Parts: sequence; C-alpha cells; structure tokens
Amino acid sequence: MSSKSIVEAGNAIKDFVSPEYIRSRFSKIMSDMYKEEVPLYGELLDLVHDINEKVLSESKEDKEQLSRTGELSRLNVERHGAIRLGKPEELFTMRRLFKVMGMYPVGYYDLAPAGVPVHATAFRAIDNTALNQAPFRVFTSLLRLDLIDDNQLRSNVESILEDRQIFTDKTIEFIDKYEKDGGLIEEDVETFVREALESFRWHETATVDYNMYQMLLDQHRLIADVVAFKGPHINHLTPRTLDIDKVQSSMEARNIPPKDTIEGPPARKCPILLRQTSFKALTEKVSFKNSTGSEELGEHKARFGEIEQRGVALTQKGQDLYNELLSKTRREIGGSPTAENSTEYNELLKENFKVFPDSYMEMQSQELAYFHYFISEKVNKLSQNRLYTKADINQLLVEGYLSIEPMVYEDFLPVSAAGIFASNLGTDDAKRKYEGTSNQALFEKDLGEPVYGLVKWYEDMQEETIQKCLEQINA
Ligand code: OOG
Ligand code: NI
Repeated sequence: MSSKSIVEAGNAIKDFVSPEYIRSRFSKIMSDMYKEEVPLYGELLDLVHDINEKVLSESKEDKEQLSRTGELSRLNVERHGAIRLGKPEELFTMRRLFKVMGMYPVGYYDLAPAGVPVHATAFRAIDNTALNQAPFRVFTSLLRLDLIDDNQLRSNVESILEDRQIFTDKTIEFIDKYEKDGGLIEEDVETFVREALESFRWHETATVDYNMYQMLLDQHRLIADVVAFKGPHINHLTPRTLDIDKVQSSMEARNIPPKDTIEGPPARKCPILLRQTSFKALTEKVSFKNSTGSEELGEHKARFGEIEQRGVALTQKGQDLYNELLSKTRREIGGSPTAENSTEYNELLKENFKVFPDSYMEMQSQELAYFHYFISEKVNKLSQNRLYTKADINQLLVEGYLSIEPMVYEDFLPVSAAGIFASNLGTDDAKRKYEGTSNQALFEKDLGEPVYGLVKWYEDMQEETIQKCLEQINA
C-alpha cells in the first residue's frame, strides 16, 4: 500500500505519503521489533492467527459481519500497544509524533482509582475508513507526579526525568518538517519510522542506581518502570482474536503462561466492549549504574503480551449498565479476582450479566449499543409516497427494510487495564488507593489539545450510517 495524497502547499504541489501508509509501516516494524525482543509475543501472534482462521472458516455469519463492517481485511494486522510517559513534554511531543501517522488522542482514562498512578489517552485513527486500513492504536499514559506522596522521592523523580530526552533529534526534525509542510514525502518515511521506533525500544541499562530503583519500586512498580529507564519502551502489543476463550485455553499448550482471568465482560453470544487476557511479564536482566561507575546486575518486570476480543461499542446507558454489573460482581467477590477465586468470579460475572440483553436487536431497541445501519433488499418494496426521517428508523428496522451490524468498540476499559497491569506484574499495587480526583484538564493542557470524546465518536458514526440509509431510501 503506497497511496499518496496530493496536497497543495503554496504554489507547489507536493506528493505526500498517506498517514495510513506511515501508520501501517510503523505498526509493522514495531511488531517485528517486539517479536525479536519478546519471542513469546511471536508465539501468541501465531496462535491468534490460527484461531482466527478457524473461526472464520467455521462461521459464515462472523465472516459476513466482519466483511460488512470493513473489519475483515484489517484483522491480521490489527493490534494495539502501550507506553508510559514520565513528563508533560513527552506527552506533548508524542501527540505531535502520532499525528504524523494519522493518530489522534481519543478518550481520557484515569487509572488512579484502580490503584495505578497514571492518566491516559489512546492514540488512534478517527476516520472509519482510515481505521479499517490501519487499525494501530497506542494506549499512552502519563505518570501523575502529584500522586507520589513522599516529597523527597517526588523531587528525585522530577530531577531524574528533567534531562531525559526520549526522542532522537532526527525524529523531532521530521515532526517539525511535517508540521511545516503538511505531510511527509516518500523518501522521508522509512527514516522517520525507524527514528520514531527508537523511542519505543527496550534498554537493558537503567539510568539510576540500584538503590534509587528500589526506592521507586517501593513506591509503585509502575513508577520504577517509567522513571528508571531511558525511554518509554513499548510494554506490550496486543493482536485481536475472534475467540478469546479458545486462545486462553490454548496458551498453556504452547508454553505461554496465561493470566488467571479474562478481564472485561463475560463470554456472550453478542460480545460487548472488550475482553482481554495476557501472559505474565518477563523477568529481564537489567544493569544499574553505581556512583563508583561500576555496574550492578538486577531484574525488572515490565514487558508482556496481551490478546483481546472486541465487541460492540456501548452507549452511555450501556456503559453505565456494564460498570454497574462489573462493580457489583467485584463487590460480591471482595475486590479484584484472584487465582483462587477465578472460577467463582467467572460464574458470578456470567450470572450478573444475565440482565444485559444478549441480542443485537434487543440492545438496539434499548439503546444500549451502537450500530452500522444498512438498507436491505426489501427496501424496493417500501412505499415511496412519503419522506422517511430518523423517527422511522426503528420501525423500518423491525419491518426488515433496514439491517444492523455491531459497531466495534475501538477503545479501552480502565478497570481492565489496571487488572492486566496488576496480574502481570504479580504485585499488590492494585490494592493501593490513590486519593485525589481525576484531572482531565491538566492532562489536556500537557497534551496540548483536548482529547476526542469517547461516546460522541460512535454517536457521530452511527448517525452517519443512519443518514446514508435515509438518503438511499428517499432517493
Ligand atoms: C496500561 C495499558 C492499558 C489495555 O489494553 O487496556 C492497555 C499499562 O501501561 O499498563 O493497554
Ligand atoms: Ni493493552
């Protein structure tokens, strides 16, 4: 794919490479790098691929649904990653960098209530066609220094991060050039993605000594992960599976140690939102610098592999019901699920979610989820002596003049993110509670622009498909 867009810049007409191409190149070289660094991720990719193929060959219905919504072709390249940043300037520049690849900040996620001292957004494409062409996303968190209660440690962290530069000079030059010209030309793209990749690479040498690392670790494992290294190494990459239960139960046979429970909603006929599971983080050797200049060896756990199954996006009403049922289950089990109570948790979750309708038509009529609307063949038989409006949509659907397909949830779930984090690193950090309110205004100030609202994005896209149907019907 090397589609180009022609953009008029002053009098000159320049050939710019499409952001979709840059994004898919970047996603590819990132995945290749991660496969090399974390070979189990490669194993997981193979497993997911095998199971997806099987699902598609066995279920004509699934295949047709994905094909109608444009997701079938993207399935094998679909993945997300995650990084954790330390200071506001890093978030600001990261936003500019992702823009070169056509990725914009969508949603605000506060992980503090779940015991992780960060807030976050996800960078992704926001146009449906662009998403289907290159569905790469990056969950990007920023450490909340205001949540470190030890004053001395907080000021240490600030001075450690102060001089850190996570971008190469060349990357910054390309970003400037992109902003000035309005695009990147073909001969710059490969150098740009290679330079950008450097910021996501793993470093075996910590930037702090062993004592400082321990102090950071004692505060929170995530703080050590963000502060003690040269850059925001990508901490996981996540392919999309069509059957997460199958992958979960097949992981062990391939020597991939799975986490105990799948995060998110229970298994359903009509999947909602997002279900995720992962393999545990690797223990990696790290060398620490001592004040004498000698090196000390130690270990760090951060990087893992994750998989996810995506379902239909929910309206605010649907989200609220989801949150209520999930919290209820967690309350009943006494907090986050553990290895010991995972069977009980799963049963309880299934039981509690029985009140969440498990048919697309029912979810549509209760306005719990978002859908793509299509006209059906029967539409020719519709009487043409009146103008149809949005108020007729439900009736037209029930009578079979329209059909719907679920709109896939493209985003993330903060409780799941915290759950993955905790079980991966095998810590009790998630049991910590951070007081203090979420701070979207501060996040957006650091980011340099507001994030796109989560619900509105789906609302607008659904509206677009409804309007298109009406146009076709009234034509
Ligand atoms: C948060 C990652 C969140 C997900 O899939 O929910 C995420 C973290 O950096 O641990 O990737
Ligand atoms: Ni993830």
